[in-house]
Amino acid sequence: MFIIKFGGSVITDKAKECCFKQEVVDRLAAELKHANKEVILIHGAGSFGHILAKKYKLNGGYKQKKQVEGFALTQAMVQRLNNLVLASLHNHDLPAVSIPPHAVLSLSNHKLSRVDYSIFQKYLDLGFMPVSFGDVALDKKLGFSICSGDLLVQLLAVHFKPEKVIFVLDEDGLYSANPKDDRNATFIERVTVKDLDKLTTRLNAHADVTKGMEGKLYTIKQIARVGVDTILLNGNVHNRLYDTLKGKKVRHTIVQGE
Ligand code: IP8
Repeated sequence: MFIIKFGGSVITDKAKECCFKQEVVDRLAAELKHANKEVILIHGAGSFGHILAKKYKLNGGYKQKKQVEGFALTQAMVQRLNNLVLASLHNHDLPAVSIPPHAVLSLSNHKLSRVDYSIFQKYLDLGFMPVSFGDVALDKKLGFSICSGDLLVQLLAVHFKPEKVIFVLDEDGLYSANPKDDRNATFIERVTVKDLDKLTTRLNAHADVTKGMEGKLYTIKQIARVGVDTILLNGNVHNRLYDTLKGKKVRHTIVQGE
């Protein structure tokens, strides 16, 4: 089984509120269908979640009444994005079912407090493709906070130990520095957790409420520690996802499980 995350910057235009990249998602759905693998799919919130979450400071937890409106709005918007992703998967004959994080887990100071993994397993056993996403969720300590798609990937990967975890990004993989603002950034094909510790990445101009690449590197290290490889690839390039799922060698980064 593969755990795949479609990054929010691949499936939405992160600079424009609620801008869904239909063509990209349709192509990725076709690649998933063609590859014919057992998959749990997670997607980011992109501009359907991050703009509102930042505006209402949702990740800091409940501080004032106005945030309740923001929480409700954000939940509705990420669910709207989830519906768009599901519709594309269904159009490609993939049996996708939605598992909204706010309904199956709760957090405590941003960390997992409770999650029902059996829901994912039962859907997999019946031949469905479980689809979950970056969401807002209840938090025992903070009232509420944000459950990023990366946190979900980490939890599910540690629990299910998939064949591989794949992050579908808007870049080819990992670089020695942020390629968006450093011309000397060099591409990394294969890397160990030890090497990752030496990597310095800086947040870019559209820094997410969930910490962007910095948070992702933390997630990947936790996955590597349970012996699972993580692949980072470019979802904007045709067939990178398909070829990777089929075990073909394409340009991507592999972070080796320990
Ligand atoms: O896009 C963030 O999830 P991510 C979720 O996977 C919200 O980091 C609501 C901003």
